[in-house]
Amino acid sequence: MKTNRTFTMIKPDAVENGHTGAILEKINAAGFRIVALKKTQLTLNDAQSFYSVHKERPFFDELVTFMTRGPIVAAILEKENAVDDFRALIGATNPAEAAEGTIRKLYATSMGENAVHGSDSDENAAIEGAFHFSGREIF
Ligand code: 3AN
Repeated sequence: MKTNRTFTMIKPDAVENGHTGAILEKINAAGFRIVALKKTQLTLNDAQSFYSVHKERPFFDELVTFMTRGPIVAAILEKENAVDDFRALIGATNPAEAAEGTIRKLYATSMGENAVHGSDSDENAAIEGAFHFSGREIF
């Protein structure tokens, strides 16, 4: 089902490096409406369940250690074609391959520490949004 919503996290590297405001500004400038927003820190259990699709991958432990080491900023974003347009705005997983002007090109440091998450489908956006936000936190 098409929802025109996606889910994002500004990851611990970008929060630590003081890029939260600049990234939210780019999200606004690209025409996304922020329908939910919070700063929080994932527990080990949160990160393991959020990334459970990757649990057999060699980088899984590195990924959950990174994602729990400091606060993140989670948001649900709304725009026509939100999932694909947001993935275009953030750029490739590996910042070395990310297009000029994308959030990962500007703010990510490596494949693992790549500044932002963006859902890969409408279905996952709904699951990931519900993981972080209750109905009373979505506007
Ligand atoms: P994306 O975030 O672009 O959708 P996924 O879903 O393939 O990428 O990977 C999820 C997260 O796992 C990435 N954002 C990144 O932090 C981490 N990751 C992916 N591939 C690697 C890798 N080869 N080495 C370390 N971390 C990785």
